[in-house]
Amino acid sequence: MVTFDSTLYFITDSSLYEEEEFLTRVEEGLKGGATLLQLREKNKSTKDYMDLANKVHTITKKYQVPLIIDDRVDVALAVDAEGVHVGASDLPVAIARKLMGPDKIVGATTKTVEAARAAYEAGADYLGVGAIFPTTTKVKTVLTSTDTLREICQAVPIPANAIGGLNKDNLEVLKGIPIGGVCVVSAIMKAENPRLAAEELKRKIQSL
Ligand code: TZP
Ligand code: MG
Repeated sequence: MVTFDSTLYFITDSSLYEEEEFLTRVEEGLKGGATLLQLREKNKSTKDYMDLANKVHTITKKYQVPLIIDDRVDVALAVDAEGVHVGASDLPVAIARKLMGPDKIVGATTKTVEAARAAYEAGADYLGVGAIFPTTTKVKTVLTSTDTLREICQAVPIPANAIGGLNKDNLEVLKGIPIGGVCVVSAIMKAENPRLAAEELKRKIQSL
């Protein structure tokens, strides 16, 4: 497996900006210290997803940050990304692992302890758990309590990251929970200054 650090996991939303502005914001987030980057596309054609993934991969390589592709093993393989992230309606973790091979990162979304254990046993390297707070990002999700998050963190030996509505002003709810890190979209993507936003988030996460 590629070694990775899930402390500050920056997930993108390209629907908010023109491509140039989007790519600049991705790079600024990395300059600010994002440790993992997920390209998350819901409406692009396969070709457009792949083309954008190649552009983003050029940037992530510069900062030696692993690139994770959301939902799509084919796109991840096509651009030789470092990993893929799957949810309940995507390819099952075991199949994603088989297709990606042992050397790539496979992440999974889980909302219960049972699902977390199953994902770990099927070969997941990390978990995303949430939504902890209501989110303004377009996603089909339900809220997950911090108690469940804590139980999941304690139930599996892989990093479990909190996700959903998290920002510099509410990270405190995660204090004392043995999370692998925090995933954010809006808190960096929509920030006035994505670099400073990432720096501040990272400092706060590290002090939890
Ligand atoms: N899964 C659960 S919440 C979420 C995803 C992809 C979106 C998180 O976005 P934000 O803007 O950080 O709330
Ligand atoms: Mg998905």
